[in-house]
Amino acid sequence: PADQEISLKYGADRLGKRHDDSMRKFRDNRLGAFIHWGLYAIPGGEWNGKVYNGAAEWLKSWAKVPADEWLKLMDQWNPEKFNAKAWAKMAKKMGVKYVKITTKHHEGFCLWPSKYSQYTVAQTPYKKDILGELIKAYNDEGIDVHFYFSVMDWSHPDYRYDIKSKEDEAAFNRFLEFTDNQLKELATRYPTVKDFWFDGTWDASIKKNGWWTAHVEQMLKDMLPGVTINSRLRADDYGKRHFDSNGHLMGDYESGYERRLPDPVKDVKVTRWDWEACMTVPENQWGYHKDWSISYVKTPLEVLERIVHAVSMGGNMVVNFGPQADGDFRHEEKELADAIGKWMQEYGECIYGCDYAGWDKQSWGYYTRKGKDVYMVVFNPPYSKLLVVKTPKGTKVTKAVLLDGKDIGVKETARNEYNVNMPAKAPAGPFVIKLQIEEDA
Ligand code: JFZ
Repeated sequence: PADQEISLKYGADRLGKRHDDSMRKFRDNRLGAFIHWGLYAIPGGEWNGKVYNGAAEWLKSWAKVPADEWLKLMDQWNPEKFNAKAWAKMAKKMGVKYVKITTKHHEGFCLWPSKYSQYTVAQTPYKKDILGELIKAYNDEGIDVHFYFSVMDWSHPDYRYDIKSKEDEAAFNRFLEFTDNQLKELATRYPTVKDFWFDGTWDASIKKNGWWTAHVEQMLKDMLPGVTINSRLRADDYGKRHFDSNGHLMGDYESGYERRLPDPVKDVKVTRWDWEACMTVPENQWGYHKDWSISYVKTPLEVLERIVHAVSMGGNMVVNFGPQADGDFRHEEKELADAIGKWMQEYGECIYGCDYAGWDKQSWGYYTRKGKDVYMVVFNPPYSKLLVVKTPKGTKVTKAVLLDGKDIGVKETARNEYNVNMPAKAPAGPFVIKLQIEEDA
């Protein structure tokens, strides 16, 4: 109850989901791509002849490379094959409705010509504004662009992991002002950006400055009406992150599901708020790593199942790509994008604009729902060729059809229980059945 809550200056600004058009668009998009592109693509996980198995975008840290040495990679930044229009076509073909781009990762290198830093694309042989080219190309294809932004910046002398002295405090205050300037610059230069996804906000220095995280959210919302912000930015008065000290979500959507997903039976509480998960294709590589044999690489069907799993619980899924230093994508990523795109072309109706259905999960797969349509996304067809459906009280299934309209037959077996037939000719991969339902008023 509200009277037992502690009062917070920098806690949640709102209770419950946002229902405005921008948030609805964010939610309806459902499928996105992540792009991790920076200087780390050049060494691709290898430093001085040694290949590091950790995440390639963290190589500077694994190999203990000093910032000035790392930033010399800028002299080699010249992605000759980079073609923003081709990237946008690839995303379109994959069926993603939005792309999240690393404007600046932990290393500090900016994909836009920031006037507040010397470590940007403008100071490389390539010179051109990569971010500007991308946002234009994606928008021209009708794809929303979201900005990933790491607050932690290994290139900046004023960054602090913690505040332990007056000097730290002064330096970190300068750093926060620098960060504000960069964010205002991004919002001003690229006003069609739809979302900021903050990262690198876990250090004590930031947790001690919860006021600043609340201020940044407000500043961006004032500058860009409708903009959405992830929960990872925020820390409250007590340094509590994502959810404030009263348990209320801060920011517009929860962003903690990273390379993992909520349990479809035990964790249905996530359906109470908006959330977005993101995933890597290898075990844990976001930036380009030259050797994908060092860890397990998910198959397109495994990626697809995670997309459906997220949507079935009212979440979005963002699939990561780590482009090469030359501006092209590795063949595995091209093949993955193609495979997902083919499936979305045929079955995307059960993804876009869909939400949690509220029905008990069955072992054959996942439900999603759009208005009065309930979709069964079948990943594990049973030998019985009968798909068990259990409906909530007051809900009847009247018909089961394939997306081409073909009636496949459904039989009531008990109160609120049905058997839906497998299609006579079983599809070779995951497929979708649409249920027509009647609900008591
Ligand atoms: C961060 C980055 O360090 C990483 O390089 C990548 O950009 C990823 C998308 O974000 O890594 C994290 C951040 C948060 C969690 C896990 C990895 N988390 O909350 O579990």
